[in-house]
Amino acid sequence: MPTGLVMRSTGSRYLVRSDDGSMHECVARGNLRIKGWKSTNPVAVGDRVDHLPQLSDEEVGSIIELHDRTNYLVRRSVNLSHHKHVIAANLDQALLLVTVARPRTSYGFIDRILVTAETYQVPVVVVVNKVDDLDEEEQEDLIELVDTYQEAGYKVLMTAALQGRGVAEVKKLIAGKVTLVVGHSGVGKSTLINAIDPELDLHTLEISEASGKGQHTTTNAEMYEVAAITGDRPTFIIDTPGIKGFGLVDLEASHIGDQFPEMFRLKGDCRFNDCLHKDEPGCAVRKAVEEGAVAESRYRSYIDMLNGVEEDSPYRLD
Ligand SMILES: Nc1nc2c(ncn2[C@@H]2O[C@H](COP(=O)(O)OP(=O)(O)OP(=O)(O)O)[C@@H](O)[C@H]2O)c(=O)[nH]1
Ligand SMILES: [Mg+2]
Ligand SMILES: [Zn+2]
Repeated sequence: MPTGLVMRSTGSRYLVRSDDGSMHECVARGNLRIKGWKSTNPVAVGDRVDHLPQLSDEEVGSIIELHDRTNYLVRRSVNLSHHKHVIAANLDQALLLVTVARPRTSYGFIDRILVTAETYQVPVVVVVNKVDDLDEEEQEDLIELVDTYQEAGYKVLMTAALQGRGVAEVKKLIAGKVTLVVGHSGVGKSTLINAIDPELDLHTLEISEASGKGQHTTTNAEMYEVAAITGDRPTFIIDTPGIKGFGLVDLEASHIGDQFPEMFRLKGDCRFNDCLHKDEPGCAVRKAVEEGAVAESRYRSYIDMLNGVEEDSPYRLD
């Protein structure tokens, strides 16, 4: 049975690149469900699969078996709130593309993705795009954003994908790896990928149509081999549709704090070893927040997650 790599997922159809290089439109075999796993999509981009070939244009192939995943990124799906949606599997890293303005990415959204990625062992680099187009106040916001995530322990890059600025550094970062690109609609994910490899010529929002709000120009997750980067190992990049809200899955209260690297480092200094950093006496994390060593926005995100506050809840203060 041929094995292959899932390059595109459109809900019910998958594009599989067989290991001999041939491409196959496939459906997933009906009983291909992982036990105890309520997922809207049994197969995700980046999955390795056994598949039956597509023998003609009139027929489709089928995915018979899913190989074990090294890791994956998952969120709660918007409509079926108990179902998980696997964004992609078998990743070396994710680029979390954010923007200070047009559109603005909230700290809460960033933190929910970072916490999920920590939980599922996907390393994340934060990329702040559209840094060419900021007024003075937005420049201040940019500095605060970059500081917040560098201090939390993340690598942060700044790009202006449309102008090609910062793209060389991104290319260095992704060479020979499988990289997922995620973020809100309209932050410039497809534009960045085009800047990395213009041959890919992905569909992006026409400037004349750009109103600041995301318009969901990209509609399916798709993996591309980046021919513009050569090396010992091939380079793959995964473009995804913009995410509006990122629902957390499977997080136990006692584990949430461990997914904030800067809080996890301080945990040993808390008086109680099961400290939730809420109102326990002798809490090193709260002390660090008061002293400005841990960002207040990060702590607030943590408390929101602990309390199960939804990102778009009307009760949020910001
Ligand atoms: N000023 C400026 N505009 C940019 C930059 N990068 C992208 N854009 C513009 O932002 C708009 C949205 O870019 P896309 O690449 O389509 O955004 P996307 O993240 O792929 O959006 P979805 O596919 O909807 O998720 C387009 O009009 C781009 O030209 C940038 O660095 N600076
Ligand atoms: Mg896009
Ligand atoms: Zn504590």
